[in-house]
Amino acid sequence: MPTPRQPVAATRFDLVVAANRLPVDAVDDGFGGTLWRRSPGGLVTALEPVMRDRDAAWVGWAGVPGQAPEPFYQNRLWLRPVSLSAEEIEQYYEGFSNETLWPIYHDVIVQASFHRRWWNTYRTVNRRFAMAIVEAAAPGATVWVHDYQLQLVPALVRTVRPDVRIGWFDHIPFPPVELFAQLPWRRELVEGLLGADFLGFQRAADAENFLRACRRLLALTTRGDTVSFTPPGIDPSARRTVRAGAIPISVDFKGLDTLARTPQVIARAAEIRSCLGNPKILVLGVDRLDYTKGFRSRLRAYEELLREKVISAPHVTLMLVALPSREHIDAYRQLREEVEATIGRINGQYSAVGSAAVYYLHQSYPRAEMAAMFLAADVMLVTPLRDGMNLVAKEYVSCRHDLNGALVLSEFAGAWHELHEAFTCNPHDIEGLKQAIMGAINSPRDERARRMKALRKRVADHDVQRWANCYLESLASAPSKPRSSASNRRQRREIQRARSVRLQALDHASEQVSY
Ligand code: GDG
Repeated sequence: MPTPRQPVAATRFDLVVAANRLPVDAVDDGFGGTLWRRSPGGLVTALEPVMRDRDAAWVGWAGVPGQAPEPFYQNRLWLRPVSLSAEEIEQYYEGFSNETLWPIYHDVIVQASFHRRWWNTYRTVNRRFAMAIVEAAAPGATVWVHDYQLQLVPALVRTVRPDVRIGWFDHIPFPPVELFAQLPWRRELVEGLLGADFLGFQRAADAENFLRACRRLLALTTRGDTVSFTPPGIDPSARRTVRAGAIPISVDFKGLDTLARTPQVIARAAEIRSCLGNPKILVLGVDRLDYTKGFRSRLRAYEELLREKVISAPHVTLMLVALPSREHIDAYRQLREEVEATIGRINGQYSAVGSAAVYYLHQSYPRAEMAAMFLAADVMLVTPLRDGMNLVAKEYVSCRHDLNGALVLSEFAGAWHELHEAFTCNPHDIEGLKQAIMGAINSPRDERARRMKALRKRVADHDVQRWANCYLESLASAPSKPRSSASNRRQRREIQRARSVRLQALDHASEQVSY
């Protein structure tokens, strides 16, 4: 019977999720040891319900450099840490993922850097993730790989384990081929993804961009939402078909709605407004401090509205929550300096004693505090220049059970394709952005309620559980080379038998580990 200390090779699962990060953060236990606390990210909320009822493992980096800790259980989930050295973090994560891929995949808002040693490290780390998955996956398992950091993993896993079903989900945009083609390693990246059976994207346009890249860069044939492909050096009869489709991610609507209805959150929302001097209109922004999120345009539009005396503090107040992000990267350091200098200038000119024009918060908050901020804000600004989805827009809507709140949403956020009743803006068009902000500020209460009701219905109907279920259904039914049904049946029986034994072991082990 497996225990938490057994080597991972002895333990196999029928659902394996792989993401750059494990869904836990290491915290000091006060006695020189480590405790694992669930991280607040949306992905774990999305996957928990589908993983809880299955025999599931999660492969990812534990967030600290050096030798990875031993695999361990948490809440019936087998967590398999992958080691990353300090140099690998610099080259695979900060370098290739965030200074090469991230800018290319976000319209080259800042210039991308290309370094062969970053690419080599990206390959090495992707191989390490692939091996960890291969070891954890039971015969015929489902493997779900996440995001741009792990694009080579599908093909690497497929080579060793043709028996498993592999999906990949892209949380960020997939760029137009004209931008993607800049990557010296574009072919390898596409071939890496083509190891999957199903590739999920936030928008239909992202899936189309991927299929176009297959046609233009690899001369492959696409039909509808599928592409046919023979892996290099493999018998042509092993031709596979890969499907690419849009499955837009969402949020835990019920959880947020319930949280925002608690007396504590309602009271805290009132308290926030009171601390800010009870402004007539509270405008809010909540983002990672990232150049894709449109801080510069937002502040420019806001400063112009103040200068032109269309708005004035303290009647209208802006609260800007900027979650610290990727602070080792130059472009992020520069952005922070610029944002802070701009806010300083705005406050110097337009604040009064006891009331700031802009309240700037560069820190992370607990979920309940975020819900209170959402509930306190009359207008929510979500103005990215490019964003795969933007969960903040959906979180705001989920918290506004009072139907009183207006969402200003960039047409360059994936969420815009679903949230049609928001006040639309093009963040590159400062005049247009000012009009959208004023449209939201001046909107009559009944119009706000009508829009918010429709937005809430959309998010409630397409919540994160539905996203995860839809993804897994699409993966299960994706076309690929059919396996013999007899071998499938044999594998399923084997998995079922092993599963009941392991579930008992899991319960036992979870009780032993305290977090
Ligand atoms: C990538 C894609 C896609 C923010 N401040 C605090 C805090 N947050 C939380 C928000 C939200 C999350 O962080 C940010 O999610 P986003 O979707 O806005 O953005 P990315 O981090 O860029 O995520 C994006 C997403 O993946 C999912 O597929 O939507 O397009 O870029 O949940 O609430 N959370 C806490 N304190 C904060 O101060 N606890």
